[in-house]
Amino acid sequence: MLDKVLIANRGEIALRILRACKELGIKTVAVHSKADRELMHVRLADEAVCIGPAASAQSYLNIPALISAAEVTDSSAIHPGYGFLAENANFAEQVERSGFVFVGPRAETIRLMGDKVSAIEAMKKAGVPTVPGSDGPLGDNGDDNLAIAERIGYPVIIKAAAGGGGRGMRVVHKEADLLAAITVTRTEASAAFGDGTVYMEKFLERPRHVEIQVIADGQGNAIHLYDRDCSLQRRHQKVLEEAPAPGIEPEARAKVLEACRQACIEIGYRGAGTFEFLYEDGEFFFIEMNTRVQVEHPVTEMVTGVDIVREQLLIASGQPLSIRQEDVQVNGHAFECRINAEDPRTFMPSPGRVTLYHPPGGLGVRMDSHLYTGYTVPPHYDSLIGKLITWGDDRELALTRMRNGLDELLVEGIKTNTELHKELVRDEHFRQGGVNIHYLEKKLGA
Ligand code: MV4
Repeated sequence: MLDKVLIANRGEIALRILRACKELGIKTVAVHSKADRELMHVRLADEAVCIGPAASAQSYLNIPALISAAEVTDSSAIHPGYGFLAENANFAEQVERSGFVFVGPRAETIRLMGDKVSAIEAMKKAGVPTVPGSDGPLGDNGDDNLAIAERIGYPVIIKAAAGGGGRGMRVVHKEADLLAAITVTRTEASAAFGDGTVYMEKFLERPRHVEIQVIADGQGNAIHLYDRDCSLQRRHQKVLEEAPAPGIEPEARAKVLEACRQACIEIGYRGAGTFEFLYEDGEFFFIEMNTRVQVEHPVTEMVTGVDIVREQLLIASGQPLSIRQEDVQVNGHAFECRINAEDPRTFMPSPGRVTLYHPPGGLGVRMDSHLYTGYTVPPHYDSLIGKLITWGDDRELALTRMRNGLDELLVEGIKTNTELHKELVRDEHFRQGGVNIHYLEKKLGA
């Protein structure tokens, strides 16, 4: 077992990782910026190291500072959480070269998945269903590119290989616009990512975002933990997620779940991971793979009973997977509402002092949050201040518990998006289940 883990993150996920370490008897090191001395996990960790000023670039993204902190505390491993350096292959590489365990996949796997063209190629080869597309990067020959779009059929989407998560994409509805769109996407990608590689896919017009959680030990064993629906999003920021995804074709689901598991074995995947799919008309289409623990992992934990962060730590300590696929079942249903410190109308961040924090409770109610009364939300970071997760025997009960939990939740002194969630969990279409990725933005625009 790992002796001591350095938590290279902040906020609710740092606390989540700390709790998993404590359950396993692993010592913890919190690293924090100057603006984050008051974070709850800093108080609870065995040791704390200030790694730099408030700006993320000089603290949570400062690789030498993080590795130095691991050295001076004699840590055995670094858990990156999500965001920040979690999917930075160079960081993973430097962590391991410095003699620490990186809690995540091998650097080369992170690199493979970071390049969306190579990720799609690897997954297609492993039997995971992908979107009809260019099957590789686009070249500079206009006639060739027009022919690829003709074969796929309009509308098509041009995406940056180094993009992902909604960055560096452009939809093309007709032939006349194709070549200019390729040029612009390429130029933007070069500027933003230092890599002008672009590829083409059929543009799906009303898909759902359904993703599949996997865990693998890098020793030939892999399991899937079923699926989540994350279609409710605004500007590529997820707002409310659930597990399992409601109303999915049972045959298509069974096939894609097994394909993901097999793909993990084929590529020698290690750690927790997520296969992102678009789901439309009963079919799954792979778009990207995330090589980190995700914000929404708790909904999967609630329905499978598997502690994903615990499994990450066990795998990082070199242990083979102890859970067999046959032992993982979906039990009931779970929702997660992301609680943000933001203006409910403008969505602008709303940092400041929390004068009262009262989390909801009760059976099937889980609040993952670092908040406490008197805590000041700093202005320098993401506005996520907590996640309200509810579980029930069925979707109806989980949703009832969410309505009641949101009514109980009190966060005073700052603005939050709680009212938006209260509206969503009472929304007729959402209650039916299975709304697509455009639903929330359309509802907000209306
Ligand atoms: C797409 C798509 C439609 N067709 N690809 C946006 C984020 C990035 N992960 C991929 N994205 C999309 N790729 C094809 N071929 C629509 C989106 C998309 C989207 C996907 C998931 C969740 C929300 C979204 C919002 C707008 C567009």
